[in-house]
Amino acid sequence: MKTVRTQVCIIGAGPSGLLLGQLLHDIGIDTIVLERSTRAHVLARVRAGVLEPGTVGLLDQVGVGARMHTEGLVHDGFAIAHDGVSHRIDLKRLTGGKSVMVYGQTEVTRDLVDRRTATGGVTHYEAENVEPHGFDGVHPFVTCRLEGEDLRIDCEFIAGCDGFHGASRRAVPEAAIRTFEKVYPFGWLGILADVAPVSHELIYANHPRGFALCSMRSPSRSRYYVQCNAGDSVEAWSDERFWDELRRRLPESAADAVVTGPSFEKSIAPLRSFVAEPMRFGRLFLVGDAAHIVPPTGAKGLNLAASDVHYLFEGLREHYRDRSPLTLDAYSARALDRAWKAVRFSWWMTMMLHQFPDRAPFDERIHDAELAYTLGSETAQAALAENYVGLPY
Ligand code: RFL
Ligand code: PHB
Repeated sequence: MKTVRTQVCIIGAGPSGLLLGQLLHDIGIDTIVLERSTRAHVLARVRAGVLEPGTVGLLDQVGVGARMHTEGLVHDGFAIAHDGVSHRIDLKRLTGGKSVMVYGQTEVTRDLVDRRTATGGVTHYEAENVEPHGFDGVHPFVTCRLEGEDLRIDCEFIAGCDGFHGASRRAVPEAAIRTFEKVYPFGWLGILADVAPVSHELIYANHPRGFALCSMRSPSRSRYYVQCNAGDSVEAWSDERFWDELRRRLPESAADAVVTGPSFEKSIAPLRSFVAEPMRFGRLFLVGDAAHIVPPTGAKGLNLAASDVHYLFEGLREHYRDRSPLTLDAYSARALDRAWKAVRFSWWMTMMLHQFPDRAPFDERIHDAELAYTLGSETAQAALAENYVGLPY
């Protein structure tokens, strides 16, 4: 078996693996990234759209901010639509000057892939059977199959950045890990279409027919979602049915302004909350979706991946530069503290804005009161805004 060496072996070339790889590369720490899919597949995935200022700062730090600052859209607020009325949440005013950046995860990934290539970082795509080993001891290693050959990577640390379905979390003995999960009884059907967005800010709509979200990727590309049944198939949703359903769930003035057109991407995402504890097992660290999943309602998944990366990077930097284990030892606790707060916020947004089948009459009234309180109280909106732009690292 061919054997190579690196300092940190990173499993997964999603945003967390690529961002961690670049931060480490920039301070002279050697990494190898192993990715199961093809580069084309990684670059084609359509997912998140909203970046917190903290995520923007990290992307700036690794030198990939230029295109984001040119093409990304700075949003100072968004709307919650309820009972035919749109209520603006003024992020900037409520948070003392903070905004979010609307810039697609697809673009973030492309910028990070290009940067890694330009700076000579090693990424192996189509790596099969990736498996971390020996992370309980001081000589961890990762094995995989690459271009028909077995490869062993000896390293000092393993970063499991391989998403919810990855190999890293599965490699941990069951007795060492505790998981928490909540599955919501619906999904989000999302489309992309090259039509002008209905509004220059996002609209989160609560409606008796179900939740809807109007988002965007650019002034000429819209990203729309509607709550759908958990078992729905994409084939059951023609473009016409999608546009009709979206318009029905928006206030009249917005519905009238929706520009329709052919969709070029359509997919259904299930909604779940999931947390694995702890996020460190000896020399293996879980990062991003490998450790936790949130429903997309709060726009937190990618941003949580970025804050995990920040904590792990600080720990590894201190380990290598100062020979101090303290920050690395604090990784799991720091990352979980922030993750649980985002899990709570995403759960709360999801509960407040969606229709639940078979909700008890009492719970219906609580749902109505939650919305009425949030939309009527400056204090409640300040808490919403604080969480939406992202809690401090
Ligand atoms: P990823 O992006 O899943 O990347 C993991 C990578 O690991 C690879 N992999 C493996 N590689 C080697 N060996 C294996 N055995 C492997 N198994 C998997 C995968 O191919 C992949 O390349 O995880 P990462 O990097 O932690 O990033 C997490 C984010 O992608 C995710 O949290 C967000 O997309 C969530 N999300 C949103 N987050 C936000 O912050 N703001 C949003 O507005 C937002 N909107 C969304 C979202 C997610 C959505 N979906 C589809 C789940 C909207 C949607 C619809
Ligand atoms: C998106 O643009 O894809 C998006 C925006 C906000 C969310 C979720 C997804 O809360």
